[in-house]
Amino acid sequence: MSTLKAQFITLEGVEGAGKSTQKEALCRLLDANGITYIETREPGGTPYAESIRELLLSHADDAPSAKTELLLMFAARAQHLETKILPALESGVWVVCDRFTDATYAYQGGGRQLPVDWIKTLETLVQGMQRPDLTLIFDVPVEIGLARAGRRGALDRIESEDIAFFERVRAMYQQIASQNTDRVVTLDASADVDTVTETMITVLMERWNLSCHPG
Ligand code: T5A
Repeated sequence: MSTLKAQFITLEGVEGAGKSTQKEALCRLLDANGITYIETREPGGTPYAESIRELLLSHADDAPSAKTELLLMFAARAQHLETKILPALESGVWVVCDRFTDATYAYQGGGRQLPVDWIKTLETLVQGMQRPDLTLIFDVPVEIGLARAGRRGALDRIESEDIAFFERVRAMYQQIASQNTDRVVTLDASADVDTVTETMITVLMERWNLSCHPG
């Protein structure tokens, strides 16, 4: 059993980078080490925030403006953070979250080209000083990620953006990684699933001094 304080872990990357796939392996590692955790995602994670997710990702004739999209991301995040993430961390439960505020920097800041200062202001308003303890960025060339995502089924509203949008998203993730080296670890997600998993597990075992490999 780990004696670390409850960790807030986020997984990030362009579409189809393999976050959900690798999240399962990460959770197996936590299970193998007797660590109590919850799995969650953004936008969403609570019933109210999942309703906002539906608004954000569905195709609609009157799609939200970029500014509306940004505000809805943070509205969902405020609800998620206050009612689920913080209570878990405060009770000693780790949180594994598929996307968080780095996605807003990448998609609304990079992809939509909204001012980064707006995002910083909203981040402070909604989160105060709260930040993830560890962020894993799964980095993959955009064409590979989109091909994987496309094989999975119909694309949602944001997944339907053009290549240039996702190139800006990826570039912003790379910038975030270079500016937050204590918090962010970038993994090459273009390799096969097992190779990415093995690299990730090695990084995590070293970081948290874990002894039990999930096998
Ligand atoms: N968003 C989100 C914002 O714009 N701003 C924000 O602030 C936030 C929080 C929803 C959307 O919202 C946007 C970003 C997104 O567009 P989401 O629910 O995380 O975000 O949706 P996606 O990113 O679309 O999630 P995906 O499921 O597409 O990507 P994953 O989880 O990275 O990929 P995964 O694991 O499901 O894998 C996709 C396919 O690839 C295969 C898998 O088997 C699967 O079929 N695969 C691999 N194939 C070969 N090699 C590998 N290494 C593979 N890894 C996975």
